[in-house]
Parts: sequence; C-alpha cells; structure tokens
Amino acid sequence: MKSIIVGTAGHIDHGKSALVRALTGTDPDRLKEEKARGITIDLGFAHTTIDGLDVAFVDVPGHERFVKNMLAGVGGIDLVVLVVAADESVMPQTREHFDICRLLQVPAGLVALTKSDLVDAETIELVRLEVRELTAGSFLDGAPIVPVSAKTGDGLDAFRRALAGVSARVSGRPVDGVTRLPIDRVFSMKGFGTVVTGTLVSGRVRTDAELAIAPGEQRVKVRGVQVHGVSRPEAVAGQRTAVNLGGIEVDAIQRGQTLVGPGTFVETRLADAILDVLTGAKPLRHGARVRFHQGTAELLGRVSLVGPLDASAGMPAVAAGSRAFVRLRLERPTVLARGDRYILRAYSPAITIAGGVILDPQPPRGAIRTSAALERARRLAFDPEASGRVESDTRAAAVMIEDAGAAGFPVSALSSRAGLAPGAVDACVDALVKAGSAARVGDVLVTRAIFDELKRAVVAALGEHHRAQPLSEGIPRDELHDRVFARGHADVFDRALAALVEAGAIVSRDRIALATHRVALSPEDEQARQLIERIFRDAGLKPPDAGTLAAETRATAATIDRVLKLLQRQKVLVRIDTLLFHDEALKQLKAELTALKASAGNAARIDVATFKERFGVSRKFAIPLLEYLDRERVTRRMGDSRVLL
Ligand SMILES: Nc1nc2c(ncn2[C@@H]2O[C@H](COP(=O)(O)OP(=O)(O)OP(=O)(O)O)[C@@H](O)[C@H]2O)c(=O)[nH]1
Ligand SMILES: [Mg+2]
Repeated sequence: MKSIIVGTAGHIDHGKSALVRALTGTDPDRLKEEKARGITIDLGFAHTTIDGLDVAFVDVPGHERFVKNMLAGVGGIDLVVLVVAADESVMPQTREHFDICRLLQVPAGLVALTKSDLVDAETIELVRLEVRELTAGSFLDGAPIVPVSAKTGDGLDAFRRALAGVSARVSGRPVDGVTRLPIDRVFSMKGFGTVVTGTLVSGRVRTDAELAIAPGEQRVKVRGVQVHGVSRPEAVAGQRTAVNLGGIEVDAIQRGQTLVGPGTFVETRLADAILDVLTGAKPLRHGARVRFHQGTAELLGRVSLVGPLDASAGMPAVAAGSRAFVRLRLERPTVLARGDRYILRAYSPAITIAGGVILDPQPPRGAIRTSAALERARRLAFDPEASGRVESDTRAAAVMIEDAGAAGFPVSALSSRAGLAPGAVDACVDALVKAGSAARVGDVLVTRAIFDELKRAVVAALGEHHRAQPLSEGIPRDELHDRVFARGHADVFDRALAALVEAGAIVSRDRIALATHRVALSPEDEQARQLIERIFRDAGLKPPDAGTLAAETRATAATIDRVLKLLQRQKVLVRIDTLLFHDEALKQLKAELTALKASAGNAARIDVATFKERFGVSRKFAIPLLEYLDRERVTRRMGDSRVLL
C-alpha cells in the first residue's frame, strides 16, 4: 500500500485539528493542556486509509508562539493541507505557514476552506479568491480548494477525493538511501522502555538493527518497530515510524536529534547554503544571529554572506525577496546532508524570515568573502541544466575533492557530504575519473592535479637530493613523504610512487632514488672505500677501531665517516652494537656454526671460552658476536653456554 504523510498548516483556530479528527476519527490533540485550552501546542498524529492509500497526518499548532513545533512537523511531509477558515480567511500564520512550506519545497498540497457551515456561498467565493491570490505562482497554484465543515461533514468526501488525487502525483522517498529519522518525540513506554518517533525520511529501520543517535553518535539497538501502532519487521522511508530502542535512557535523547545508520553522517556546525529571503522580511544582515530549523532540530547560529565585499555598499545584507550564497555557523552540532531544506527565523522576535537548501554540510574553514569562495559556491549549486541530482552532486563532489587537497576525499563522503544515494556512488566515481577531475586511490579520491603534482615533486626532490648528496643511494620513504607530501594521504603517496616505479622513473628499495641515479664517488672517496672495505674484509671477526682505521687509510675523519655510512647502507658492513663487521665475515661465522651443528648433532653447544678459542677473538668481540647470533637465531643462550639451533 502506498503511504503518504500529510501535514496541516494554517492560522490558529482555523479548524486543522477538527478536520484531521473528522477524516481519521482520532483527535490529534493528545495533551491535557491542549484539551483544556482548546488549542494545539505540539505536534499531533493520526492516520486513516483513503482509496487504498495509507494516509498519516501530522497536525501542527497554528499559534504564533508554537511555530517552532510546527517546523519540527513539516520537515518530512509529502503533502500539505493549507487550512483556511472560511469565516476568517487568510491570517498571519496562514501566510507564515505557507511561506515555510514554499521555502521547504513541500512538493504538493491542497487547500481546505474549513468552517464552511458558518458562512454563505458568496463568502466562500471571496475567500477562495484571497487564497488564489496568496498561492499564485507557488506550488499550490491551481491546487484544489475544497470547502469543508468538520461540524456537519459537508465536503469531507470531496476533500478525500481531492487528497487522493494530489497524493497520486507525489513520488516516494529514497528507501535505499542512508537511514535517517529526525526524532520528533521521545517517551518511555511501560514494558518497552525508550521509544522515539518521527518521519523516516530515507532508508529503513529494521528490528535488531544497530543504529546511532546523532549528534553524539550514541549507539542504540532497535528492539522493535511500529508503523501506525502496528508492529512491523521494518519501516521504510516515507512512513511515520515509532522505534523502541535498547541501550539508551529516555533522558539521553531529545527532539532535534536524528536516528541514523552508524557512521553515515558527520556532525557539523558549519554549512554552505543557498538562502532565499522572504519578500516581506527585513534585509538579512551579514553576521545576523538567527534560529536555524532543519528536520526536527532548532539551533541558534549566524549567517555570513559568501563573496567579495563591495566597499561602497555599506554593511552587506541580503535584501527582501533576494537570494544569496551563505555560510551558516551553528552554535551546536547537528547532522545535515546536501540537498536538505532549512528555515531561518529571526532571533527576536521569532518570525520566519528566510529559508533555502544546504549545498555543503562540511565546508572547509577559511575565508568566504572572496571571489574564489563565491565561485566555489556557484559550482556547488544545484544546476538547473543538469540532467538530475546525480549530475549536480557529482559536480559538487569535484569541488569537495579539490577542498580536500592532498589529504584526499574519502569515497564514503560522497554519500555523507556530497549527498549521493549509496547506489549512485560508483557511477559518480567513474564520471569523475573519466572526466579527469579525480584519481581514485583505494578508499580516497584526490584531484588529478594533486596526483600529477605529487609525482613531479617526488622526481624533483630526488633529483635535488642526488645532486646534493651523490654518495647517498636515495631518500628513505618516510622522509620523502614528509618532505613532499607531509599532510597528504599515505595511500596516495604510495600509489604515486608505484606509478613512478611502473613508469621506470624511480627505483624503490630501502631508499627511493631516480632510476638513473648511481652513487658517484670522488676518486679519493673511491680509493678510501676500496681500502676500508679491504681492511674490514681482512680483519674478519676482529675489526679495526677508529684509530687503526685512520692510521691505515690516512684519510680524514669526514671521509672515513662518509665511506663507513655508505658501506653500511650498501650492507657491506654490518653494525653490531658499537662495532662494524664485514658482512662476509659474519656469513662465514654463521656457516661454520651450522657446520659444527651438523657434525655434533643435537648435543652441539658452545660457551664463551670455546668460542674465543675457536674463532681467535677476545671477549670484547666474542660477547657482542654471540649476542648477535642469539638475535639471528643461530644460537640460544642456556645458562653459561649456548645451544646451536
Ligand atoms: N462551526 C465549525 N466549527 C469548527 C469547524 N472546525 C473547527 N471548528 C471549531 O473551531 C475551533 C478550533 O478548531 P481546531 O480544530 O482546534 O483549530 P486548529 O486549527 O486546530 O487550532 P490550533 O491547532 O490551535 O491552531 C474549535 O472550537 C472547533 O470546534 C467547522 O467546520 N465548523
Ligand atoms: Mg489544532
């Protein structure tokens, strides 16, 4: 069965709740105080079936003091019933609620002229004209306007037909999107515990699922799901949903938080957006403090204008009836997605002044009063020429990948930040790669330019290093990373090196070097190298100390030092504690011990004295060598002697 969520809207006392009750048999005013005062204070809910259509009503208060509650209700609706009492016609909250619906881009709706029993036919026609005037050019232009009386029941059937007609044109919500349920009520139910309700705006909520309450990322477990008071294995996008949660107390959740898939949203206090200021409002100043409403959340924040400052124009502001790119700075975190509609109300008095759509829920910090920032915002905007959301979002993703720079843009952020449905992510990545705007490296995207520049930087750094230190084989990988890509993503760096190796431009062993690089020794250094190597080779297990080396080579300390380092990098010499041994001497030592073991069998043991005698070395060399052999697992120390392994 197709289900649809219908919100009411309209001035106080115009008969919204009475109409919902007449249509569903349920009084949406559930609070004691509401019944006592005869007004709606908070959201009310009721449902019915009309023409095989599952209709859930969200009834809102008309009182100007409770517009914030109204805003928490209209966020997820598919269709609005604008309620206008025939005996009062259009009133202030008729306009304000209608403005809110327009700014939120509620997709469809119709008008109920209530209390038709109180007026004559002529008055009905007058009110109809006033409604037409109000809605001209809006989403309600041409929508059905149906006179009804909740008291006599007149017009209710015609209203149901009109509602079914409008509903038929409303398309469903993204069931396969990420799970997102803005919470509008939290309560505790005896025998169940914590229950939250809301309109599931995308995705699914399944019994036993692990979800999270955001902001805060508190993990919760779904114990049960109800849709219209009936238990279901799961609820899907577009349904009014009640969720019984395990692992959390009622006090830990508030209206305005959102039930989400764990890790699918990143909390934010910053968003770039398009802003439309209402025609009747005062100009919205740069830096103005406002009330930001999105989903069921209300947050305080400030609005900054994006774009270069026009010095002659005085204090920048967005004029009534105009549009601008803005950065919203919220005082507390919330979860937002690209494409979310929002409302701004003045801080005081709290009246609706503007609204718009989120373009980037996690923009980079930095200057926004520049032409570059304005250009960036333009590229993020939803392009009316684009063939659809995916194309627009892909263009926005390209901007966000540029923002990310060397750090890389996680593929997962294509959903959480760029607003793509999970099913569209692969197509988006393909499009970006094909267009040459991005390179994919594992789970991150970087711009082609960063990747190419990184390769150039690696080659340049190596060239410079080889010129400065011709004796060095190259730069260790970590050092090269820190030098050319310090804040860059390690995977991107590895991929760039791999690409350069593949292209034959560099070699990557212990150190990274240009493929053309050969360690170049000056004739003196080369002479010293040959001599020093021979001295160590001849010395075997009794290597020379510094004094002997200096005397025998007659080279300067600096030359000896350079050559010793080179020989160690080349693994010709091996350092053991403070001593250096020729690699061949150590290899031969190991080979002899292996031979000894072969001849002596399992009983093969050696102690320090035997070792000294057998290899003709003093204790000074014997101890470090034996410990080296232990580390190399050629021997194992047992008491005073060693077992040959
Ligand atoms: N005669 C007549 N009275 C009606 C009709 N519909 C509602 N009323 C009366 O109008 C008053 C207000 O009705 P509600 O349905 O509470 O109005 P509301 O729009 O829900 O008011 P708020 O939620 O406070 O904004 C009540 O006393 C109703 O009995 C109608 O069709 N005919
Ligand atoms: Mg009411």
